[in-house]
Amino acid sequence: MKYEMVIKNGVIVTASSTYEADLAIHDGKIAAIGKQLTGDTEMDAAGNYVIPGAVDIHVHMQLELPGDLVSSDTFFTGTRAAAFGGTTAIVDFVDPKPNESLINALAARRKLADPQVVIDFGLHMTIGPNEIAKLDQVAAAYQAGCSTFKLYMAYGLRLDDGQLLQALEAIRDTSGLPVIHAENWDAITTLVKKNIQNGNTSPQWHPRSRPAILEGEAAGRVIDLATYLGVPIHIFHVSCEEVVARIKAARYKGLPVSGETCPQYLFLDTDAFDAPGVQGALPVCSPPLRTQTDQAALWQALADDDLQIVTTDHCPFTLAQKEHGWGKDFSQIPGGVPSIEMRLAAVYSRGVREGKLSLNRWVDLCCATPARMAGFEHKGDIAIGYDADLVIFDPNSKVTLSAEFLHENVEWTPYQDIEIHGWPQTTISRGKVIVENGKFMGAPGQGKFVKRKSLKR
Ligand code: DUC
Ligand code: ZN
Ligand code: ZN
Repeated sequence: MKYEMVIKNGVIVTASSTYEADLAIHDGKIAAIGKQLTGDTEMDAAGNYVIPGAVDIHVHMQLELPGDLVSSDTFFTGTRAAAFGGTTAIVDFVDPKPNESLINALAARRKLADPQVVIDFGLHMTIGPNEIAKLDQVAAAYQAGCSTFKLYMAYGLRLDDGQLLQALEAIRDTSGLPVIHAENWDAITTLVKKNIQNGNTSPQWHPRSRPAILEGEAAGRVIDLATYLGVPIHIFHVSCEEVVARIKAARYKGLPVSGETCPQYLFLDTDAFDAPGVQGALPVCSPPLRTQTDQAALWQALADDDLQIVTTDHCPFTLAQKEHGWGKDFSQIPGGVPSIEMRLAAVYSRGVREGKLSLNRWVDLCCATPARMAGFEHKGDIAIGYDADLVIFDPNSKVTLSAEFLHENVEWTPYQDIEIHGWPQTTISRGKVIVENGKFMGAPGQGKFVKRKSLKR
């Protein structure tokens, strides 16, 4: 049989195996894997890895924050940057308005995203305090494809422990997966207030007002609540040893708890807040950047399966947006950094190249487990019948990260001048080449909303 497209001579790498083979694509799916396959289009991947498209299950495009702040990547620019970096599926969020049903909120978010996305996407459903009265709608949200539910323990959307218990129970009863922002909000707001009152307003006081031990406390508390109810949970953006220890202890007992970390916590540390002027405000994100000791602990946790995935929490704000908040005090700086484009290659470069992770573990952390955890049934692996979401990855190319090189809709990057060894050469989404040798070939609206469901963990 002659297939539509064949990728020849590459080394196929999945979470569990590494082998040389040709790979055939037909009708947007992986149709065959073998030797001497032929296609209408043939691509030579000799010397390169062929991996499943990366999956980033934690991103914020066009995130609306109080004060008319909107994160600067649109669903178009953000998914295009993702594609440049080898990511072929994302999960963003639905944040329902106070009197809006979950289903209407989902429809509104899709109306914004559908015409713009370049790659496939899913949406987590946020359950904030206003949604406690809507918990009878959780099953409908699940049926509509939101198999994961975001619960905040911080910010205006935070739930108190009683509300957390109610939300976790409702999600358990529909077999959804709660994904948690764990920080101790009451303690943080008290520290923020005290520090500002004492005149300590510079960005260095951001991490000092959100200490690691309080992130650990919140993670431990939600793990205990989930354990009491018998519901699996996933802890978002783990920044420190304290949370790793909680997750590790829970998993040791066989509890269904997982955790992720993000490039900002793996590559940056609190020194970044010492940069002069507004530069020190740019890396403000929450949880904050931590110490080099935490960084080492996070890498070790990724290797040891004490953390299961790497996502980005991609949430860029422009220089002007950051500067505006910085002019007041650290607590007014919009939190978030851009990481969507560099994640896959950065984890390869620092993780695999430097001997911290195996090649298969890299694919597991960035592609396979995120897909399975988020409930993307046919993504994250290279197998017949799976979506032809693929990356031809050149392990020998070298890039220097800079705002000019990256395609995120923001004029700065926290990774300026960091060298990365290995970069995607070609990104394929459902059998269509969308990036090749640094050229974008996709189109807005080409990505599809994927209805997700909980898969066996
Ligand atoms: N922290 C979050 O919790 N969300 C968006 C960005 C950030 O820094
Ligand atoms: Zn968060
Ligand atoms: Zn987030």
